[in-house]
Amino acid sequence: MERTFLMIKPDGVQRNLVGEVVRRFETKGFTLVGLKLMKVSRELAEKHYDVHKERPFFGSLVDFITSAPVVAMVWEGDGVVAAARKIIGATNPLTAEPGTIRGDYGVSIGRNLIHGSDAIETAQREISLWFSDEELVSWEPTMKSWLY
Ligand code: FUP
Repeated sequence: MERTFLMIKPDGVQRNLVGEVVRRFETKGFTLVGLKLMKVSRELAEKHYDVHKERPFFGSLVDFITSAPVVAMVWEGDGVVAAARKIIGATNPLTAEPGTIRGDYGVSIGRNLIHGSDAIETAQREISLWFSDEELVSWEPTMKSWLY
């Protein structure tokens, strides 16, 4: 089953949006398979954002992600990678559609509340970077037939 990695960034945690974010993915019908609140090391943040290491915002992005706790999660479901990107909305909250998490709650690209993997291969890389196998729980919702 397809999985994606989500991270509620320090701004999302401090604005008390953890419950709201989890609610949106739960009520959609996806399955939570891993979740932890953590302070991120510089090493992990730099590895996570490795594709952006030459960009001018890389240093401030790593500073921000390591500044305060984040909530790391893994969600499972058919098409969850692309669906999560839609639920999250465009990178810049000012252009993100209303109804998306960034569109509803954000105003700044540097404080866009949440990260979501952009492709299935990226999700696999990010999940193994952030979680050990023992931290992920495979389970079958008994009411799954009500959703699909
Ligand atoms: P996304 O996949 O939507 O999270 O966006 P990107 O991978 O393009 O960017 C990763 C993070 O870098 C964004 F969440 C915020 C930050 N960023 C900036 O701060 N400034 C920019 O111009 C672009 C991205």
